[in-house]
Amino acid sequence: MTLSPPVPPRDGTYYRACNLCEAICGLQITVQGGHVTDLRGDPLDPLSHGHICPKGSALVDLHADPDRLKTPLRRDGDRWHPISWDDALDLVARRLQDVQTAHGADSVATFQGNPSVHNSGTLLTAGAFLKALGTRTRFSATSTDQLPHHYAAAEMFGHPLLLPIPDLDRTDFLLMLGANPLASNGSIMTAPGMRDRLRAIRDRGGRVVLLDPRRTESAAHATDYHPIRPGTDALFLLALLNVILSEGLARPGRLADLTDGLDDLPAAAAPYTPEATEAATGVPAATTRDLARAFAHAPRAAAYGRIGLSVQAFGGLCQWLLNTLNLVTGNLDREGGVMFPRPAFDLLTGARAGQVHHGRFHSRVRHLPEFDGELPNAALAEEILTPGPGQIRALVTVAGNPVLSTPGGADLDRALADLDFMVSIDPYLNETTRHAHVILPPATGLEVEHYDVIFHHFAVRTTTRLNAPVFPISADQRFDHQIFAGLTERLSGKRLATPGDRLNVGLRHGPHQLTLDEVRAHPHGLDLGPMTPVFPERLLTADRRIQALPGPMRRDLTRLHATLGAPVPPLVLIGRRQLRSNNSWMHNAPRLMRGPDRCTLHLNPADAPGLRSGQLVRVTSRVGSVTVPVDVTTDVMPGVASLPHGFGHARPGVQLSVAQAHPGVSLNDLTDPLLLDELTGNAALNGTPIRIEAVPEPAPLPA
Ligand SMILES: Nc1nc2c(c(=O)[nH]1)N[C@H]1C(S)=C(S)[C@@H](COP(=O)(O)OP(=O)(O)OC[C@H]3O[C@@H](n4cnc5c(=O)[nH]c(N)nc54)[C@H](O)[C@@H]3O)O[C@H]1N2
Ligand SMILES: Nc1nc2c(c(=O)[nH]1)N[C@H]1C(S)=C(S)[C@@H](COP(=O)(O)OP(=O)(O)OC[C@H]3O[C@@H](n4cnc5c(=O)[nH]c(N)nc54)[C@H](O)[C@@H]3O)O[C@H]1N2
Ligand code: SF4
Ligand SMILES: [Mo]
Repeated sequence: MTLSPPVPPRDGTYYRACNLCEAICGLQITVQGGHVTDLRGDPLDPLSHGHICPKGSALVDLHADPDRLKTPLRRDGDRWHPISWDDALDLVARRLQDVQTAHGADSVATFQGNPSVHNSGTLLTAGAFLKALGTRTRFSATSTDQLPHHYAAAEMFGHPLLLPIPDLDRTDFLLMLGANPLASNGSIMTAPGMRDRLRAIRDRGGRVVLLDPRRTESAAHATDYHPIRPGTDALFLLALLNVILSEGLARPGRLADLTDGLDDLPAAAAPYTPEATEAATGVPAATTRDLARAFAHAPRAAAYGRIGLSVQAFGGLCQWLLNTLNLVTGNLDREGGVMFPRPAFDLLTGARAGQVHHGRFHSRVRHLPEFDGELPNAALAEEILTPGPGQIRALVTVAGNPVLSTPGGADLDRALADLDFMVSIDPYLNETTRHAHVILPPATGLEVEHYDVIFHHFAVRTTTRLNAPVFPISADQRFDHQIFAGLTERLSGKRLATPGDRLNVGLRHGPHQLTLDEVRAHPHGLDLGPMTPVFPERLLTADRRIQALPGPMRRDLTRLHATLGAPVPPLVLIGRRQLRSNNSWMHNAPRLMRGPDRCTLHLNPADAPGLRSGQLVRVTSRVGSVTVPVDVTTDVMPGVASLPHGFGHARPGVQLSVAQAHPGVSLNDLTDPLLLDELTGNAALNGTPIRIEAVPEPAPLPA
């Protein structure tokens, strides 16, 4: 099969937001002679004001990447053959139906990865395809990421998407735990240009307080940094609450009349004095007391915690406690505290109160609870490998690389080889998709028209924009939404509305009543203003009241209490996001991979006797071992080691020539699928007990 030649873009200037991370920076892209000759931040974007990071420029590498797939591939043994789109879609629909006929609807599992939410075509059509498949065995990146945020939001406010966002540009006190926005560019806090926004807090006399086991890039921009032992944040947050409640500093204000459970909080927090928790957290009691008082007295304060607080054993308690801290100090749903955006395309339009459920069904092997129709992905490998009725026999992956991104990835790697059928909707032949029988590669990046359906819900200021494609696609390419439409039609006969039609309807019925044409007419985006208070109108609990101490959280406190005074493993492993990396899939962009290899183990000198930087160490956890160079640094606290995730490209059969030259090792070959936040089912990827040993250096060759 020969490919039709690439279609060059028209010369001119294009405006679109970068869709690689949650910061959704506006870009200004100049094309001359069919090539991108300049790419920079769009100074007229009302949210990003010209901010851009090195990944934004790498969109050009992604577009030009010779390893990127453009036509469907079918695997025969370990050889791949191109096939036509019609043949591929027919084959996939038939094989999925065959497996479901033989073994039941739930024997086909699905995994949706992170870029699904960064591509409106995928986001607005994948759901219909999943519905047509009719399987309950659904997994996504959510349960290695932000599930505890959704769980706490659902329990307290009635909807998983009622996520409180720091009102960063108006706050006087940002208490931040387990987030590194200077590397990640912010998450569940869309705020491009974090460096300037944090500086502005300091410039107006405010404080930025950071607690993290590692002195991160963000620590350099904080007024206060305190190391904290991994997985102990819930104890620390309870100690803050304890001080605030016992010293009479609570001021819930306007929301007090709307809230149940406030009176039960003092008893719940009583055991967790700063003195009782300091040995576990490593935060001195006096520091905790000072921070509690300062937070309570700050005119406007926001408590915020991200991956470090959700991807750990007490993620659900942490996210509840952050919300509660904001609530009791009067900082919930008020300017300068944490607020709830009302974006132009609003997924909560028409949401009814009391509609969110969890735990309606459970995974087969370990009986882990479903949340919002998805099972914890820590259960994926065992559900494939454990025989018996209900065993997973086929898998659909969409924009995900779970071999590198989920706990116990090496087990999953083995499991995928056992499937009767696997299809991956993905532009790369990588560590996961190499197991597929068919790969359906969508057009991506600068080729896709895109609207940020999700991230305006997390933005510190409400704006909106439609992102025009730069490169036309060739006749041999398809968009994600076309792939899902083709599969849905084959499975159910149903024809899908286009993403554009869906967007137009959503915008018209949304809080700002726009049309897609109006949005399109503003290529730099439209500014719709700061966040405004939304309660009580937007409360979606069944009784339309806020729950300050939901039952599941109250019960989970018993599990937390047992950790006070419990023995602590001598060395635990946490992750490390890097500015020039994007989970597992941008390591094939040459401009992001320049310089020394970055997949190294950070280790405090106290844990590295006799080791020097650059030396190889073998790192072993309950589930596996990897060998990696060590970086001895006081940036990580004693007892904690740090390794970036998303590497591990040395597996055979992948087609990622740049990444393969800097393969690194996979952090998730060490993380343990048995370590979970038992409340929410989120994987506890941080806090894995490990041991290390030096790898003997090869003896020098005799002269
Ligand atoms: N140990 C540890 N593990 C982690 C984390 C951690 O901090 N530590 N972080 C976790 C988090 S927060 C997340 S979100 C996950 C991410 O993990 P995943 O959700 O698995 O996502 P990625 O690893 O980014 O892989 C993305 C895949 O999508 C494909 N892709 C890119 N663009 C498109 C597109 O437009 N359409 C389609 N169909 N496919 C596309 C890429 O080729 C790649 O295969 O990792 C989690 N894993
Ligand atoms: N450059 C880049 N940007 C990204 C990504 C990327 O891979 N690269 N990924 C994107 C994605 S999918 C996401 S979800 C976001 C994540 O956004 P962030 O959450 O801001 O990302 P991290 O840098 O992982 O920050 C988590 C911090 O938690 C700390 N930590 C680990 N364990 C604990 C703990 O137990 N307690 C406390 N207090 N801290 C702990 C870590 O040291 C780390 O500094 O980033 C997004 N942006
Ligand atoms: S911060 Fe970087 S990766 Fe994120 S949207 Fe902006 S340019 Fe893209
Ligand atoms: Mo994520």
